[in-house]
Amino acid sequence: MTLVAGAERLHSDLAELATYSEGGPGTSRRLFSDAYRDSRDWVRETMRESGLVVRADAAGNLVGVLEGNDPRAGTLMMGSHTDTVDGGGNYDGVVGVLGAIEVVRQFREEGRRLAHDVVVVDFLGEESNDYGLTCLGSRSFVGDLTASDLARVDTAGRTLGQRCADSGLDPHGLLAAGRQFQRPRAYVELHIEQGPVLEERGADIGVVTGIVGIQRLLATFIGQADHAGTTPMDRRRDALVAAASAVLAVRQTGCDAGGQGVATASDISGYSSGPNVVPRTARLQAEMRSIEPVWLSAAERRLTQEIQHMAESYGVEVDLEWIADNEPRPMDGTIQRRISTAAEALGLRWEAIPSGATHDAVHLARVCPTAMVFVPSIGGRSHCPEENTTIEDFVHGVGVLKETLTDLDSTRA
Ligand code: HGY
Ligand code: MN
Ligand code: MN
Repeated sequence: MTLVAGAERLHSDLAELATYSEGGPGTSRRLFSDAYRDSRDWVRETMRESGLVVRADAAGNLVGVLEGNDPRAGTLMMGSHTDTVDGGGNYDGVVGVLGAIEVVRQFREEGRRLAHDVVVVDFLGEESNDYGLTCLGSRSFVGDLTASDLARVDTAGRTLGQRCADSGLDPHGLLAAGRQFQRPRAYVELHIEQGPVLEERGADIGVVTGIVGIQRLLATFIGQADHAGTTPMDRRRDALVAAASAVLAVRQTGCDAGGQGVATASDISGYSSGPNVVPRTARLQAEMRSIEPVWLSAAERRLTQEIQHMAESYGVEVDLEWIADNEPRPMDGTIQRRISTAAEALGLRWEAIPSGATHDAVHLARVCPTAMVFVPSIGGRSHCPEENTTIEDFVHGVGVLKETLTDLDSTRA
Protein backbone atom coordinates (compact mmCIF):
# COMPACT_ATOMS: atom_id res chain seq x y z
CA MET A 1 0.00 0.00 0.00
CA THR A 2 1.57 3.35 -0.92
CA LEU A 3 1.31 6.21 1.55
CA VAL A 4 -0.69 8.19 -1.02
CA ALA A 5 -3.23 5.41 -1.62
CA GLY A 6 -3.65 4.96 2.15
CA ALA A 7 -4.18 8.71 2.49
CA GLU A 8 -6.87 8.78 -0.17
CA ARG A 9 -8.76 5.90 1.44
CA LEU A 10 -8.55 7.48 4.90
CA HIS A 11 -9.65 10.80 3.48
CA SER A 12 -12.75 9.29 1.86
CA ASP A 13 -13.59 7.30 5.02
CA LEU A 14 -13.35 10.49 7.12
CA ALA A 15 -15.52 12.40 4.67
CA GLU A 16 -18.12 9.60 4.58
CA LEU A 17 -18.34 9.27 8.37
CA ALA A 18 -18.60 13.06 8.71
CA THR A 19 -21.88 12.98 6.75
CA TYR A 20 -23.56 11.31 9.75
CA SER A 21 -24.49 14.27 11.95
CA GLU A 22 -27.53 15.56 13.79
CA GLY A 23 -27.14 18.91 11.99
CA GLY A 24 -26.02 22.32 13.19
CA PRO A 25 -22.42 23.63 13.30
CA GLY A 26 -19.67 21.00 13.37
CA THR A 27 -20.38 17.30 13.77
CA SER A 28 -22.87 15.94 16.31
CA ARG A 29 -23.19 12.17 16.84
CA ARG A 30 -24.33 11.85 20.43
CA LEU A 31 -24.96 8.55 22.19
CA PHE A 32 -28.72 8.17 21.68
CA SER A 33 -29.04 10.08 18.40
CA ASP A 34 -30.26 8.60 15.09
CA ALA A 35 -27.13 9.97 13.40
CA TYR A 36 -24.91 7.96 15.74
CA ARG A 37 -27.03 4.83 15.33
CA ASP A 38 -26.92 5.13 11.51
CA SER A 39 -23.19 5.92 11.49
CA ARG A 40 -22.43 2.70 13.34
CA ASP A 41 -24.13 0.70 10.58
CA TRP A 42 -21.61 2.32 8.21
CA VAL A 43 -18.69 1.62 10.58
CA ARG A 44 -19.79 -2.01 10.95
CA GLU A 45 -19.97 -2.42 7.14
CA THR A 46 -16.58 -0.70 6.69
CA MET A 47 -15.06 -3.04 9.29
CA ARG A 48 -16.56 -6.04 7.48
CA GLU A 49 -15.32 -4.88 4.06
CA SER A 50 -11.80 -4.58 5.50
CA GLY A 51 -11.88 -8.32 6.26
CA LEU A 52 -12.86 -8.18 9.93
CA VAL A 53 -15.52 -10.55 11.27
CA VAL A 54 -17.77 -8.09 13.13
CA ARG A 55 -20.23 -8.47 15.98
CA ALA A 56 -21.88 -6.10 18.46
CA ASP A 57 -21.09 -7.25 21.98
CA ALA A 58 -23.62 -7.18 24.86
CA ALA A 59 -22.66 -3.54 25.56
CA GLY A 60 -23.21 -2.35 21.98
CA ASN A 61 -19.47 -2.12 21.20
CA LEU A 62 -18.62 -3.07 17.59
CA VAL A 63 -15.91 -5.76 17.80
CA GLY A 64 -14.11 -6.80 14.59
CA VAL A 65 -11.70 -9.78 14.54
CA LEU A 66 -9.00 -10.72 12.01
CA GLU A 67 -7.93 -14.21 12.97
CA GLY A 68 -4.22 -14.86 13.53
CA ASN A 69 -2.40 -18.03 12.55
CA ASP A 70 -1.42 -19.12 16.06
CA PRO A 71 -4.36 -19.74 18.44
CA ARG A 72 -1.89 -19.77 21.37
CA ALA A 73 -0.67 -16.24 20.65
CA GLY A 74 -3.69 -14.33 22.01
CA THR A 75 -5.05 -10.95 20.87
CA LEU A 76 -3.69 -7.54 19.90
CA MET A 77 -6.43 -4.91 20.21
CA MET A 78 -6.87 -1.43 18.71
CA GLY A 79 -9.85 0.88 18.83
CA SER A 80 -11.49 4.10 20.00
CA HIS A 81 -14.91 5.70 19.55
CA THR A 82 -16.99 7.37 16.80
CA ASP A 83 -19.50 9.31 18.87
CA THR A 84 -18.84 13.05 19.24
CA VAL A 85 -19.68 15.92 21.54
CA ASP A 86 -22.49 18.17 20.32
CA GLY A 87 -21.01 20.49 17.63
CA GLY A 88 -17.70 18.64 17.69
CA GLY A 89 -15.17 17.75 15.02
CA ASN A 90 -14.45 14.82 12.69
CA TYR A 91 -11.28 13.39 14.23
CA ASP A 92 -11.78 12.82 17.98
CA GLY A 93 -12.02 9.04 18.38
CA VAL A 94 -12.68 8.57 14.65
CA VAL A 95 -8.94 8.54 13.88
CA GLY A 96 -8.52 5.55 16.20
CA VAL A 97 -11.31 3.48 14.64
CA LEU A 98 -10.70 4.33 10.96
CA GLY A 99 -6.95 4.14 11.50
CA ALA A 100 -7.23 0.64 13.00
CA ILE A 101 -9.42 -0.48 10.08
CA GLU A 102 -6.78 0.87 7.67
CA VAL A 103 -4.07 -1.12 9.48
CA VAL A 104 -6.14 -4.28 8.99
CA ARG A 105 -6.68 -3.49 5.30
CA GLN A 106 -2.92 -3.03 4.81
CA PHE A 107 -2.06 -6.24 6.64
CA ARG A 108 -4.42 -8.12 4.33
CA GLU A 109 -3.28 -6.36 1.14
CA GLU A 110 0.30 -7.19 2.02
CA GLY A 111 -0.74 -10.79 2.64
CA ARG A 112 0.52 -10.52 6.21
CA ARG A 113 -1.14 -12.82 8.70
CA LEU A 114 -0.09 -12.11 12.28
CA ALA A 115 0.31 -14.84 14.85
CA HIS A 116 -2.09 -12.92 17.15
CA ASP A 117 -5.74 -12.29 16.43
CA VAL A 118 -6.09 -8.59 15.59
CA VAL A 119 -9.19 -6.98 17.12
CA VAL A 120 -10.64 -3.55 16.28
CA VAL A 121 -13.26 -2.06 18.63
CA ASP A 122 -15.54 0.92 18.11
CA PHE A 123 -16.47 1.54 21.75
CA LEU A 124 -19.99 2.78 22.45
CA GLY A 125 -20.56 6.28 23.76
CA GLU A 126 -17.14 7.48 24.89
CA GLU A 127 -18.20 11.10 25.25
CA SER A 128 -19.81 12.47 28.39
CA ASN A 129 -23.58 12.13 28.17
CA ASP A 130 -26.61 13.62 29.93
CA TYR A 131 -25.67 11.47 32.92
CA GLY A 132 -22.12 12.82 33.34
CA LEU A 133 -20.65 9.39 32.52
CA THR A 134 -17.95 8.99 29.87
CA CYS A 135 -16.77 5.77 28.19
CA LEU A 136 -20.03 3.83 28.54
CA GLY A 137 -18.91 1.05 26.15
CA SER A 138 -15.31 0.57 27.29
CA ARG A 139 -16.35 0.79 30.96
CA SER A 140 -18.84 -1.99 30.28
CA PHE A 141 -16.35 -3.92 28.09
CA VAL A 142 -13.97 -4.35 31.04
CA GLY A 143 -16.76 -5.00 33.55
CA ASP A 144 -16.64 -1.61 35.32
CA LEU A 145 -20.16 -0.38 34.55
CA THR A 146 -22.37 -0.63 37.64
CA ALA A 147 -26.09 -0.76 38.32
CA SER A 148 -25.76 2.62 40.07
CA ASP A 149 -24.28 4.05 36.85
CA LEU A 150 -27.39 2.86 34.98
CA ALA A 151 -29.59 4.28 37.76
CA ARG A 152 -28.27 7.82 37.16
CA VAL A 153 -31.08 10.21 36.26
CA ASP A 154 -31.04 13.02 33.67
CA THR A 155 -32.76 16.40 34.10
CA ALA A 156 -35.93 14.90 32.56
CA GLY A 157 -35.97 12.20 35.24
CA ARG A 158 -35.05 9.29 32.89
CA THR A 159 -32.45 6.78 34.04
CA LEU A 160 -29.47 5.90 31.87
CA GLY A 161 -30.68 2.28 31.89
CA GLN A 162 -34.07 3.35 30.53
CA ARG A 163 -32.46 5.46 27.77
CA CYS A 164 -30.28 2.49 26.83
CA ALA A 165 -33.30 0.16 26.68
CA ASP A 166 -35.29 2.74 24.67
CA SER A 167 -32.44 2.91 22.14
CA GLY A 168 -32.29 -0.88 21.70
CA LEU A 169 -29.40 -1.55 24.10
CA ASP A 170 -29.86 -4.22 26.78
CA PRO A 171 -29.05 -2.76 30.23
CA HIS A 172 -28.39 -6.26 31.57
CA GLY A 173 -26.04 -6.83 28.64
CA LEU A 174 -24.20 -3.62 29.50
CA LEU A 175 -23.72 -4.87 33.05
CA ALA A 176 -22.75 -8.39 31.96
CA ALA A 177 -20.45 -7.56 29.00
CA GLY A 178 -17.36 -7.68 31.21
CA ARG A 179 -17.90 -11.40 31.77
CA GLN A 180 -17.17 -11.99 28.06
CA PHE A 181 -13.95 -10.00 28.37
CA GLN A 182 -10.85 -11.88 27.22
CA ARG A 183 -7.67 -10.07 28.25
CA PRO A 184 -5.77 -8.95 25.15
CA ARG A 185 -1.96 -9.09 25.16
CA ALA A 186 -2.04 -5.36 24.43
CA TYR A 187 -4.42 -2.52 23.59
CA VAL A 188 -3.05 0.38 21.51
CA GLU A 189 -5.25 3.40 20.72
CA LEU A 190 -4.51 5.99 18.03
CA HIS A 191 -6.03 9.39 18.87
CA ILE A 192 -5.66 13.08 18.11
CA GLU A 193 -3.86 14.99 20.88
CA GLN A 194 -6.71 17.52 21.23
CA GLY A 195 -4.20 20.03 22.58
CA PRO A 196 -1.35 22.28 21.29
CA VAL A 197 1.81 20.51 22.54
CA LEU A 198 2.86 18.35 19.54
CA GLU A 199 2.28 21.19 17.07
CA GLU A 200 4.19 23.68 19.26
CA ARG A 201 7.13 21.27 19.64
CA GLY A 202 7.14 20.28 15.95
CA ALA A 203 6.59 16.61 16.80
CA ASP A 204 4.84 14.19 14.44
CA ILE A 205 3.84 11.60 17.05
CA GLY A 206 2.92 11.69 20.75
CA VAL A 207 3.81 8.69 22.93
CA VAL A 208 1.28 8.97 25.75
CA THR A 209 2.73 8.49 29.22
CA GLY A 210 -0.52 8.56 31.16
CA ILE A 211 -4.17 9.65 31.15
CA VAL A 212 -5.63 12.14 33.62
CA GLY A 213 -8.16 11.30 36.30
CA ILE A 214 -11.44 13.25 36.34
CA GLN A 215 -13.53 14.35 39.32
CA ARG A 216 -16.97 15.73 38.40
CA LEU A 217 -19.03 18.02 40.65
CA LEU A 218 -22.76 18.65 40.81
CA ALA A 219 -23.45 21.45 43.35
CA THR A 220 -27.04 22.37 44.33
CA PHE A 221 -27.61 25.74 46.07
CA ILE A 222 -30.73 26.51 48.13
CA GLY A 223 -31.38 30.16 49.07
CA GLN A 224 -34.63 32.03 49.58
CA ALA A 225 -37.12 33.56 47.18
CA ASP A 226 -37.77 37.22 48.03
CA HIS A 227 -39.10 40.35 46.34
CA ALA A 228 -36.35 41.67 44.07
CA GLY A 229 -37.47 45.26 44.58
CA THR A 230 -38.05 45.54 48.29
CA THR A 231 -35.49 43.15 49.79
CA PRO A 232 -32.34 45.06 50.91
CA MET A 233 -29.10 43.70 49.31
CA ASP A 234 -27.67 42.65 52.69
CA ARG A 235 -30.76 40.58 53.53
CA ARG A 236 -30.90 38.39 50.49
CA ARG A 237 -30.12 34.68 50.25
CA ASP A 238 -29.46 34.59 46.52
CA ALA A 239 -28.70 31.03 45.31
CA LEU A 240 -27.56 32.20 41.86
CA VAL A 241 -24.98 34.60 43.29
CA ALA A 242 -23.58 31.81 45.47
CA ALA A 243 -23.33 29.54 42.40
CA ALA A 244 -21.65 32.29 40.37
CA SER A 245 -19.01 32.78 43.06
CA ALA A 246 -18.42 29.00 42.93
CA VAL A 247 -17.77 29.24 39.16
CA LEU A 248 -14.91 31.66 39.87
CA ALA A 249 -13.61 29.41 42.68
CA VAL A 250 -13.50 26.46 40.23
CA ARG A 251 -11.50 28.52 37.74
CA GLN A 252 -9.11 29.75 40.45
CA THR A 253 -8.48 26.15 41.52
CA GLY A 254 -7.21 25.39 38.01
CA CYS A 255 -5.22 28.64 37.74
CA ASP A 256 -3.52 27.97 41.10
CA ALA A 257 -2.57 24.38 40.08
CA GLY A 258 0.75 25.40 38.52
CA GLY A 259 0.11 23.05 35.58
CA GLN A 260 -0.64 20.07 37.84
CA GLY A 261 -4.34 20.17 37.06
CA VAL A 262 -7.20 21.97 35.35
CA ALA A 263 -10.70 22.88 36.51
CA THR A 264 -13.72 23.79 34.43
CA ALA A 265 -17.24 24.94 35.30
CA SER A 266 -19.44 23.85 32.41
CA ASP A 267 -23.00 24.68 33.38
CA ILE A 268 -24.75 27.01 35.82
CA SER A 269 -28.49 27.37 36.08
CA GLY A 270 -30.56 29.33 38.56
CA TYR A 271 -34.26 29.13 39.29
CA SER A 272 -36.29 32.20 40.04
CA SER A 273 -40.04 32.45 39.44
CA GLY A 274 -39.51 35.75 37.64
CA PRO A 275 -37.19 38.73 37.06
CA ASN A 276 -38.66 40.35 40.14
CA VAL A 277 -37.86 37.40 42.45
CA VAL A 278 -34.50 36.65 44.12
CA PRO A 279 -33.37 33.18 42.82
CA ARG A 280 -34.17 30.48 45.33
CA THR A 281 -32.18 27.57 43.80
CA ALA A 282 -29.19 27.10 41.50
CA ARG A 283 -27.14 24.18 40.09
CA LEU A 284 -23.50 24.13 39.04
CA GLN A 285 -21.69 21.41 37.03
CA ALA A 286 -17.90 21.37 37.04
CA GLU A 287 -14.94 19.03 36.71
CA MET A 288 -11.28 18.85 37.67
CA ARG A 289 -8.55 16.79 35.96
CA SER A 290 -5.03 15.83 36.87
CA ILE A 291 -2.49 13.12 36.16
CA GLU A 292 -1.63 13.39 39.89
CA PRO A 293 -4.15 11.61 42.15
CA VAL A 294 -2.78 13.48 45.21
CA TRP A 295 -3.45 16.88 43.61
CA LEU A 296 -6.92 15.77 42.55
CA SER A 297 -8.03 14.69 46.03
CA ALA A 298 -6.46 17.73 47.75
CA ALA A 299 -8.10 20.08 45.23
CA GLU A 300 -11.48 18.40 45.82
CA ARG A 301 -11.18 18.96 49.59
CA ARG A 302 -10.07 22.60 49.14
CA LEU A 303 -12.74 23.48 46.59
CA THR A 304 -15.46 21.83 48.70
CA GLN A 305 -14.51 23.98 51.69
CA GLU A 306 -14.31 27.14 49.61
CA ILE A 307 -17.73 26.66 48.02
CA GLN A 308 -19.30 25.81 51.39
CA HIS A 309 -17.69 28.88 52.98
CA MET A 310 -18.87 31.20 50.18
CA ALA A 311 -22.40 29.80 50.20
CA GLU A 312 -22.55 30.38 53.95
CA SER A 313 -21.45 34.01 53.49
CA TYR A 314 -24.49 34.49 51.22
CA GLY A 315 -26.82 32.67 53.63
CA VAL A 316 -27.25 29.88 51.10
CA GLU A 317 -27.17 26.12 51.73
CA VAL A 318 -25.18 23.98 49.30
CA ASP A 319 -25.06 20.24 48.59
CA LEU A 320 -21.98 19.02 46.71
CA GLU A 321 -21.94 15.65 44.92
CA TRP A 322 -18.51 14.54 43.62
CA ILE A 323 -18.37 11.71 41.06
CA ALA A 324 -15.07 10.05 40.09
CA ASP A 325 -15.29 9.63 36.32
CA ASN A 326 -11.96 7.78 36.20
CA GLU A 327 -8.71 7.44 38.10
CA PRO A 328 -5.42 8.72 36.56
CA ARG A 329 -3.71 5.82 34.76
CA PRO A 330 -0.11 5.38 33.52
CA MET A 331 0.40 3.84 30.07
CA ASP A 332 2.46 0.63 29.65
CA GLY A 333 6.17 1.49 29.53
CA THR A 334 7.21 -1.37 27.25
CA ILE A 335 4.61 -0.54 24.64
CA GLN A 336 5.53 3.15 24.89
CA ARG A 337 9.08 2.15 23.91
CA ARG A 338 7.78 0.07 21.02
CA ILE A 339 5.77 3.08 19.79
CA SER A 340 8.77 5.43 19.93
CA THR A 341 10.91 2.82 18.13
CA ALA A 342 8.22 2.48 15.46
CA ALA A 343 8.11 6.27 15.04
CA GLU A 344 11.90 6.44 14.67
CA ALA A 345 11.85 3.58 12.14
CA LEU A 346 9.48 5.71 10.04
CA GLY A 347 11.71 8.76 10.42
CA LEU A 348 9.13 10.57 12.56
CA ARG A 349 9.81 12.94 15.49
CA TRP A 350 8.06 11.82 18.68
CA GLU A 351 7.44 13.35 22.11
CA ALA A 352 6.40 11.70 25.37
CA ILE A 353 3.21 13.45 26.50
CA PRO A 354 0.52 13.00 29.18
CA SER A 355 -3.09 13.10 28.02
CA GLY A 356 -5.30 15.87 29.46
CA ALA A 357 -8.22 14.18 27.71
CA THR A 358 -9.65 10.88 28.86
CA HIS A 359 -10.03 7.97 26.47
CA ASP A 360 -11.35 4.42 26.30
CA ALA A 361 -7.73 3.45 26.92
CA VAL A 362 -8.05 4.61 30.55
CA HIS A 363 -10.44 1.72 31.21
CA LEU A 364 -8.51 -0.87 29.18
CA ALA A 365 -5.38 0.15 31.12
CA ARG A 366 -6.93 -1.25 34.29
CA VAL A 367 -7.08 -4.75 32.79
CA CYS A 368 -4.33 -5.10 30.18
CA PRO A 369 -1.07 -3.49 28.94
CA THR A 370 -2.31 -0.31 27.24
CA ALA A 371 -0.71 2.56 25.33
CA MET A 372 -1.72 5.43 23.05
CA VAL A 373 -0.34 7.06 19.91
CA PHE A 374 -1.15 10.76 19.44
CA VAL A 375 -1.15 12.74 16.23
CA PRO A 376 -1.11 16.57 16.29
CA SER A 377 -4.26 18.72 16.42
CA ILE A 378 -4.04 21.87 14.28
CA GLY A 379 -4.05 24.88 16.60
CA GLY A 380 -4.60 22.47 19.50
CA ARG A 381 -8.35 22.75 18.93
CA SER A 382 -10.83 19.93 19.66
CA HIS A 383 -14.44 19.37 20.73
CA CYS A 384 -15.36 22.10 18.21
CA PRO A 385 -15.97 22.41 14.44
CA GLU A 386 -12.38 23.71 14.02
CA GLU A 387 -10.96 20.33 15.17
CA ASN A 388 -8.54 19.29 12.43
CA THR A 389 -5.51 17.07 11.72
CA THR A 390 -3.63 16.81 8.40
CA ILE A 391 -4.07 13.60 6.44
CA GLU A 392 -0.27 13.28 6.44
CA ASP A 393 -0.28 13.22 10.25
CA PHE A 394 -3.19 10.78 10.23
CA VAL A 395 -1.21 8.51 7.84
CA HIS A 396 1.86 8.82 10.10
CA GLY A 397 -0.25 7.70 13.06
CA VAL A 398 -1.56 4.70 11.11
CA GLY A 399 1.99 3.78 10.13
CA VAL A 400 3.20 3.90 13.75
CA LEU A 401 0.16 1.91 14.94
CA LYS A 402 0.83 -0.73 12.28
CA GLU A 403 4.56 -0.98 13.06
CA THR A 404 3.84 -1.20 16.80
CA LEU A 405 1.42 -4.09 16.27
CA THR A 406 3.88 -5.84 13.95
CA ASP A 407 6.60 -5.49 16.60
CA LEU A 408 4.29 -6.77 19.37
CA ASP A 409 3.31 -9.71 17.17
CA SER A 410 6.92 -10.71 16.55
CA THR A 411 7.64 -11.13 20.26
CA ARG A 412 5.85 -13.38 22.71
CA ALA A 413 4.28 -11.95 25.87
O1 HGY B 1 -13.65 14.30 28.11
C1 HGY B 1 -12.72 13.86 27.43
O2 HGY B 1 -11.56 14.10 27.69
C2 HGY B 1 -13.00 12.96 26.25
O3 HGY B 1 -12.95 13.74 25.10
N1 HGY B 1 -14.26 12.29 26.38
MN1 MN C 1 -11.86 10.87 22.21
MN1 MN D 1 -13.81 13.74 23.15
